[in-house]
Amino acid sequence: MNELKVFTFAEDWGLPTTGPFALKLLGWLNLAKIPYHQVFENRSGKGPSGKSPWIEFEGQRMGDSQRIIQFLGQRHNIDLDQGLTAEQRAQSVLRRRCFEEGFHQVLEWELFVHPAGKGFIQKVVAESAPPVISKMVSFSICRHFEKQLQARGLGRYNPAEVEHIGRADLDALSTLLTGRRFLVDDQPRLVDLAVFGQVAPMLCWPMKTPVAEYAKTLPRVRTWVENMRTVCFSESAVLHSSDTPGQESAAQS
Ligand SMILES: N[C@@H](CCC(=O)N[C@@H](CS)C(=O)NCC(=O)O)C(=O)O
Repeated sequence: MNELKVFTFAEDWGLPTTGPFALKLLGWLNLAKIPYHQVFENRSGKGPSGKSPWIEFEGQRMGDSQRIIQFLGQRHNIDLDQGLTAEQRAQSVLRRRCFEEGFHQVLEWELFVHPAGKGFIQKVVAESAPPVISKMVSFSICRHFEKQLQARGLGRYNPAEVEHIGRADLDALSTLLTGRRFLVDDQPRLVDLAVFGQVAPMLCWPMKTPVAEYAKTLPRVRTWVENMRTVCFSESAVLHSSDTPGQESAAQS
C-alpha cells in the first residue's frame, strides 16, 4: 500500500524508459534516493491525466512529472535545487520550459511524423498488437500526435524548418555546456534532469531522424548525457524494481 509505483513507457534504446518526462522523474527519484517500483505501461491514456508518467501512492494516483516531484519533494523534504541562487533558479525555469514545451514538440515530430520515427512506432505496435489491427493502431497513434502538433504549433512548419528549430535549441544547449559538467552547477539539478529527459532519447535512439542525427554530432551534449546517465542511472544510483504488465501497445492516449 505504501509502495511508490511509477508508471512509465517501456525501456528501450539503453534507457530505463523511452518517455522524456518519465526519464526526468526516474532520475529525480534516483538522486533523491526514494525507492520505487517501475511499472511499464505504454498506454498513456490509462494515467489520471491521460499522459505518461504517473504514480500510484497510498491509494492515490497522480500525473505530471513536475507535480509529482513537488509532491514527493515536500513529503521527503528534498529540494534538488537547494543552494542555487535566485538567478540560477530563474535560468533553470526558463531552460526547463524551453526543452519541455518547445524541444519536446521536435522530439514528437521526429517520432510520429518523420517516416523513420513512424517506422519505429509501427514496429513497436506490431510486436504487441494483433497483425490485423497493428497498422491501423500505429496509424491512429501517429495521427493523434500529428493533430496535437498542429494545435501546439510545430506541426505547421515544414520539415526543414522543424530541423532548424531543433538544431537551434541543441546549439544553445551545447553553448551553455561549454566548460561545465552540468547546466547550472557542478552537480545535476532539476533542470539537468528535465533537459536530459528530452534530449537523451534522441541521442540514444537508432532511427535516423535529422535532429537526432545532429544531436549525436555535438560532443558537449553527448558528454553531458553520459555524465547524467552515470550519476542518475548507474546501478548504484537506482533503488527500484520493475515489472512489465500492460506492454500491449505503443504510446497512445
Ligand atoms: N507535463 C507532463 C507532460 C507529460 C507528457 O506530455 N507525456 C507524453 C509522453 S512523453 C504523453 O503521455 N503524451 C500522450 C498524449 O499527449 O496523448 C509531465 O510533466 O509529465
